[in-house]
Amino acid sequence: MRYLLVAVALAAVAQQPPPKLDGTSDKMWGEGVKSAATTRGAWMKDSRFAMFIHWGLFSELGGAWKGKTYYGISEWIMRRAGIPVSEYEGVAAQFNPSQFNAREWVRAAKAAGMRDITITAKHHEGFAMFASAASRYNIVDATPFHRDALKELAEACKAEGLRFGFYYSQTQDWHERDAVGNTWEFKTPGDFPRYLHEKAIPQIKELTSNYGPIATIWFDTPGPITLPQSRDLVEMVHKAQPRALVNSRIGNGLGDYDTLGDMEIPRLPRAGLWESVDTHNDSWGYATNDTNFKSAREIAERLVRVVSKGGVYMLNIGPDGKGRIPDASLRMLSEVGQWVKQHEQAIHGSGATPFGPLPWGECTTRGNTLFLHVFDWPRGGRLIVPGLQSKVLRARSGGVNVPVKAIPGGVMVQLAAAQPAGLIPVVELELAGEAKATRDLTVLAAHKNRLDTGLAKLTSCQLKQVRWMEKFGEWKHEDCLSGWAGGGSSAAWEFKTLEPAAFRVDLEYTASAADDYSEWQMSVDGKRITFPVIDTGERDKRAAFAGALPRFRTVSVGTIALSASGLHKIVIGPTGSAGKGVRIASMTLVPLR
Ligand code: H79
Repeated sequence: MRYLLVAVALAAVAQQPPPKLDGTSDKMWGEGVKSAATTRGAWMKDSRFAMFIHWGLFSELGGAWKGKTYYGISEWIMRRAGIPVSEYEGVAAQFNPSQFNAREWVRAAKAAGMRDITITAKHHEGFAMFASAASRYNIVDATPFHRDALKELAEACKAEGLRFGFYYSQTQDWHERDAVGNTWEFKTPGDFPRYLHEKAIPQIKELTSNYGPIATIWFDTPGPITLPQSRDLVEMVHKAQPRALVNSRIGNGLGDYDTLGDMEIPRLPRAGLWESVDTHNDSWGYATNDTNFKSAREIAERLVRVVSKGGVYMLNIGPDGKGRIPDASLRMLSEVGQWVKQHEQAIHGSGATPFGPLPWGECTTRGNTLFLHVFDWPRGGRLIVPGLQSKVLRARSGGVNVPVKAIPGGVMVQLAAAQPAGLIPVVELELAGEAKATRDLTVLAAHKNRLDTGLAKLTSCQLKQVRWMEKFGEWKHEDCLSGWAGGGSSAAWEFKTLEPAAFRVDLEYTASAADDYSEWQMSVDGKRITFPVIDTGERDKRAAFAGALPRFRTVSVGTIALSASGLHKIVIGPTGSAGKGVRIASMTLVPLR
């Protein structure tokens, strides 16, 4: 597999078994912070929505080289097209972002309701987008632009009151023989410590010395960097900038907070300081061929999903080689921003949900107030908040008070029958004290109910995170039930209902040819349904580029009626020894109407 090329180069430096950079190894994104949460990161809680900017020579190429389009993440084009260093340097000679206006970028972030900007100071391509004495391969010395764009951006952030930080690729640098990653031109591994001492360390010193107070140095793909090397970089950043944070992708369990996998949004709440990083389309860098932009509503939903789990949502945009933010991104930022500004209290400085999964949306909190983000407006405006035990003093929707009453198992808010305007309606509940709620799984009759795999009780099977890419570098993540051991193995959900309900049960799964036509069973309160699981065309290797291609399919496995309110149990598993390789991403109860 092609990724082994990188891995081999990495291994030679670290003298360790080759780490796989295919999503199965910690070496790709770092293994998560092992150090205790720092007070340094306290401000992260006040700042839940941040802008990520990928900008570099790759922005000039926009995902194409010599007439060929490379679909997927555009900032990897040098590697994907195997461009020699000398030819890639030619891109610098043409790079002239004459439309770049730092104030406009910062205002676009601010208009979106974002509080921070993190920009690529040097991506894997090795080109410094700032003035650097450590390497002439930088925006001031090697381009006709001759301006330190990042200095302008730092100053604009300061003037507009936004925090500012740098992405720095510490391990991969495809311009340097001694760094990691460029295996198409430098066939033998170089002297990694020399690269660190001659380029990475001096440049990180420049970034932490010349741009005023910075919020973050955002590292990426630690690869073979050793613990002492990671530690030196962290200490260097903290010494120069005591308030600056380092993310977990410095590697080796270090850093001040966790960055989840690229484009990963967790399904369940998570403790500690962490962020999700996401992008507007399917690329980080500007790509002319990629117009698959998420809508403002989708972005707002993703923001709320992250904030309600306790994290920070950092959303990327990719300006082009002229320095222009794509129109689609500008429109999205302004639309999302109008919503964030109306609901500032529900986002910035807010806390995570006190509930288990809410079938209609998500919840964020501030003091004694709950913010209910209603993604799926209930029929007749009857919104049930399962598990809420606190007394509700007042419920408000769209600026007016609405009726609210306690019901067995929760609270019912009577909203207008029609969904109000706005990206996501937010209902506020003012409580008599701090929220008291159970995290019990409750299935509501009026909504789709996803039974999260992370909440299942497992017998002889496992919960495993599946990561894969459809286009190159565009990651997807699912926590899947897998590792079935045959007829005795099962996953079970216990849940409550508050009223009688009937559902279709949808199963989202992958199966290979070996699992084709395996027999499975689902029991609902002891009543058994059996069904065959069909091959989904699952592939563990693909020709186009490294990595597996899981093929998820959603099928209906039957209908169920839960006649009485109370406790119920759904159990799923294979009936015999066939189907051990099946992976289940979700079970969803869809109301029958
Ligand atoms: O900056 C963005 C990406 O360019 C960067 N992280 C975000 C924020 C990133 N660098 N590496 N990765 C993400 C992981 C990519 C790994 C892969 Fe591959 C690329 C897997 C398959 C293609 C490298 C090459 C590993 C195997 C082959």
